[in-house]
Amino acid sequence: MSVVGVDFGTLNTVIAVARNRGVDVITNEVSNRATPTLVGFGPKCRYLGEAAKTQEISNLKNTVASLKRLAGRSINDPDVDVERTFCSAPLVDIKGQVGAEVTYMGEKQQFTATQLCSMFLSKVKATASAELKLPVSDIVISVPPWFTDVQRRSIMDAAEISGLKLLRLINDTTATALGYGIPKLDLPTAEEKPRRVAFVDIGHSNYTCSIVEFKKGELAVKSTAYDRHFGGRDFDKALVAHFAKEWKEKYRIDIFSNPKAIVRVTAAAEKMKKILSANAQAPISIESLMNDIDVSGMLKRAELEELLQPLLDRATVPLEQALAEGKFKVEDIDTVEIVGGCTRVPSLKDRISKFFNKPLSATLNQDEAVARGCAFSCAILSPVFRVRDFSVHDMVNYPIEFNWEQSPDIPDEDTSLTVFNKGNVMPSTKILTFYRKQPFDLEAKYAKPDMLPGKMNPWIGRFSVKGVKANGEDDFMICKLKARLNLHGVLNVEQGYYVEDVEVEEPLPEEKEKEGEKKEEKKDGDAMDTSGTEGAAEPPKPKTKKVKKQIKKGELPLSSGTASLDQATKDACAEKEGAMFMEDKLVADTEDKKNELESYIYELRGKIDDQYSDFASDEEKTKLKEKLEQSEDWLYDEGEDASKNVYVAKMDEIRFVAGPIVGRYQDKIEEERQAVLKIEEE
Ligand code: ATP
Ligand code: K
Ligand code: MG
Repeated sequence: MSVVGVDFGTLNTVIAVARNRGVDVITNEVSNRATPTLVGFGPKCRYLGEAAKTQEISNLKNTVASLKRLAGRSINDPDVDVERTFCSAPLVDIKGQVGAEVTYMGEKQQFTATQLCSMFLSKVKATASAELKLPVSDIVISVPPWFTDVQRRSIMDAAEISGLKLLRLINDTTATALGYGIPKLDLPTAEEKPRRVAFVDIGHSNYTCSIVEFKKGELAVKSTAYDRHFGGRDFDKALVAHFAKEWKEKYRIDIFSNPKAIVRVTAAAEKMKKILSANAQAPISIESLMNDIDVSGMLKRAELEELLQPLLDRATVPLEQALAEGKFKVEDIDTVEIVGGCTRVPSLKDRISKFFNKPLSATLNQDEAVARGCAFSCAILSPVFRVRDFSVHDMVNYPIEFNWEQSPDIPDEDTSLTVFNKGNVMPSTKILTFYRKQPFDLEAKYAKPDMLPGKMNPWIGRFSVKGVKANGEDDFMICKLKARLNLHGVLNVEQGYYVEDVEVEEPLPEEKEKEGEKKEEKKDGDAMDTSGTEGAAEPPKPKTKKVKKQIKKGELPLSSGTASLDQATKDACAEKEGAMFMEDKLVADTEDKKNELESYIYELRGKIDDQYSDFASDEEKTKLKEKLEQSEDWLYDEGEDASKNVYVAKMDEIRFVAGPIVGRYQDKIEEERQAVLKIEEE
């Protein structure tokens, strides 16, 4: 079984795997350690990852970018308007979720962001599986910490649709922190002061700072702040705007009127930006950008910084927020670790370093830290892998409240309660208690919609509690509901049951055990269940005491509605994804067979008058040459677009003619080899 971690980036996706020797980042089909996060559609198949990038310029309308930034959003979200400027395919509403409309297999088709993510994850799965030579299932995927319930569920659904078993959806910076902590052998012990590290991740679209405390075998995220519209792509955009203006005057062209030109200039600007990270100035030039005009320009690093001023002015805001939120001062931070491609920009590094008043540490691989952390997380959670245990305490980013209808029997009952607060430990379980005589519903939602990342519906889920009835002679049933903010950061009501108050004789617990219990409780959030063993003190004489206890009497069936797709929809999507995947594979296999046939023809043509010359009669040679010519003519004419089986059959036809000749040649070679072996033996 495989252990895979995926940094699902806006621009690039990095895949890491855990093996016996440790965690490695793997390469894709063209030997790159990062795969473009793109999905494209063609007349016969999809283009996923590298293939989508290769086709991008000629297939703009059918290439979808910003996959994870679209997941779980609705079309009228202002964040989708931002993504529209970075994604060349048209975005549409599909039953409440944003998606893309593309031409695929010659037809206009629509796919939701969840489906688009699942297409890309299928490719990730195939890449990992090809490298590991194993089927891939268990996986950990990273998301920005600011992802809400609906965004997380979209990625979870996407993983399931691609046949992956998602062991954890982990926050980017938490993954980085885990990858940092696990190999460190010098972390403080439980009694010592924790090591406090600020992780700063600036990627293509997003800027996050998390402050994390480390002790031997554990990490705790203390605060997380972000600017979700700050990243390399905003830098590129500033450069594009600059040259658009310059070239408008210089060449009288408006690149913004030409989508292809925008994409080409953006690619050139990104390249220029990277050069400027290491050099004082850089050139830009594009041949025949539009109207047959070649364009060129030059920029100094200082000029770039001027262009970036509005962004750079915001560069320390997430750092300030992260400190403030955790009630830390700059001096409280022991180390600052930077990751993400955009932290290579010198002016950004300077500002971060000045802010923390210390040199930046780069013990982590900037591009691979998140993926490596995800693979570590997967290894910890996977049953087949043994890793030193390392507990991860993440935190709740948005407060969550439950609402319910007032019970007709309890007139002054509250109808709302904030159950998870910002800063609480995550994952976490809380027990809610209700006194009821009838079945009832409750609803969970984000308590502060203003805090959410965009115009998002604060609704999380509706939960119906069944099987509730008056207890005995018209008494309330004491209903307990287990609400859990789980490993993925999504909320579920996992279990319902009812209890009865009883008085029991209990042996006095020993002091030590009591402490142990308390700790356990704290680890998993503060349970609200206040019942339990806290009875009044009894005289010390007897070894037992009378305590009021709540005894579980039975289960309460639950039904829930959340933002996750229902099982039937997921199954249908999975079936469709499987069919599209097989179709892609068939197209790729067919292309392989065609290439094989072509190179076989060239190979034989080259060898027939050379190596094979002594092993064929003139008649055989003529016959083979005729066959080769015939086949080649066919290949460039009606055989241009044949099916896989037809190419295989053609290959067999040629083999039938060439076979005896090649056979004789090989026999001769073998004879010679044996002769050499014999000499060596003697
Ligand atoms: P996100 O985390 O926002 O979802 P991502 O994980 O895909 O995106 P990264 O791979 O961390 O992003 O970073 C990509 C960004 O870093 C791109 O904008 C890229 O241009 C930029 N980048 C990479 N190398 C350099 C460099 N040498 N100088 C400046 N910028 C760079
Ligand atoms: K990345
Ligand atoms: Mg990233």
